[in-house]
Amino acid sequence: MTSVVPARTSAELIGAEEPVLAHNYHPLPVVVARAEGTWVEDVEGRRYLDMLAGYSALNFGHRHPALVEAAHRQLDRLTLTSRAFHNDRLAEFAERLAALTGLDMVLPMNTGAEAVESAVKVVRKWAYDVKGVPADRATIVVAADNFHGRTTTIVSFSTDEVARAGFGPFTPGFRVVPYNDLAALRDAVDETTAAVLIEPVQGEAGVVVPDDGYLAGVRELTRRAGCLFVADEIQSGLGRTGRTLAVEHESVVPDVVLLGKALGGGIVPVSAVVARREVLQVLHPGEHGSTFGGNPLAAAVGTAVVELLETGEFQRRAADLGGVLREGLEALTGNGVVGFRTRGLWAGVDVDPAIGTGREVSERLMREGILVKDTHGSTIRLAPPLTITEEELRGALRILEKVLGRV
Ligand code: IF1
Repeated sequence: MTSVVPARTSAELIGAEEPVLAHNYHPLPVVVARAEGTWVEDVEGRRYLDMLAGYSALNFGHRHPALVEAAHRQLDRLTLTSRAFHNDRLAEFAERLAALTGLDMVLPMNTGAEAVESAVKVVRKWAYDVKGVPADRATIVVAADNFHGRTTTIVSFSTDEVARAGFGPFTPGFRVVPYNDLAALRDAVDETTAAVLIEPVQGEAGVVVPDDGYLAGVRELTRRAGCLFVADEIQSGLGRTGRTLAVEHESVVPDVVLLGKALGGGIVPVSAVVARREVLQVLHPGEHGSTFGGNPLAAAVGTAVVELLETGEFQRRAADLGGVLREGLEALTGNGVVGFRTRGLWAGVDVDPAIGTGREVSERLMREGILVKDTHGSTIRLAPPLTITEEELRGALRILEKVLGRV
């Protein structure tokens, strides 16, 4: 990468944001100007290893050549039609995505929250049209400490007061049970239940991996109860955990899988509801839609993403390097790390609170050339691009050791 001559310095750019940008984020004080692969460069030309990867939207790294090429080719041909007309890229995208996930039908949307909202609508309609739940009585069971997005309906069933407070009135029809608790789930499901909606690994909660058997238990329980199992794989899916989908760790096939983030290759927002035919066929023309969902640029990039995953290379890398990550964190346990959870190339690391908050540790790592993001309290999450080399990962672990060693 050639380095950038800053028109304005980081400090000037951060200051300029303050009066005009809604203050709904508190970013680390780094102003990124360009990136390639696992590395980003700020306006002063300093380089950082990206250990967040856009919350897994950059699973293939920044500007993966195959994805950039697919986008460029499509930009030169056709970018948007709306769904009022067909476009020549959407069928292939849907076919290949369905095949990749082992499901039948695809509803293309744009953002993760839209995929979740769409699934809420689809499972409710399934409950009325197929299951026979009385009108407006359908319930959806969700887990405490979930993160599914920011819309009014989605924050209605959040248990995070910061995400909810001040945004009511809320959408009814949701029941919250503790995560990783099959008995509580069994008690909450009844004849009104349209679906159980969970993250196979809870991201925002701190990369919480459920006990072995939980996902298979959810599958079995929902099958017996005659309701749907919706897996929000927006963050956990598409290679991150060492499998195409995180539910594959328990050989589970949900009725509905939600994808987003990495599906757009870090280039465009692309999300999808992927489901069994019996479920998605409840939608008829006019009942749901999106101006941008399924646009040809999104479909072209999404198809290129599916093509990368069809090789299995990224899932393998995540599994193999996930072992290096886990061993590295084991070695740090007791030396600044008080606990951690990993699944593939994804970790939630609880730092000794005596060392600092997650935010403080993130700032120290930034000064050492590593970008991460904290979650609650003293937890940081690590989710590097799946293209990271073993050497880069070991380098990042050494820097983590150095930063955590400074009590
Ligand atoms: C923000 C977290 C990550 C998600 C799952 C749906 C969505 C997300 C499992 C919605 C989005 C984001 C959004 C981002 C922070 C972030 C996040 F910390 F909040 F939990 F990634 F770890 N389902 N996750 O994780 O997708 O509408 O954003 O495309 O600041 O809100 P979206």
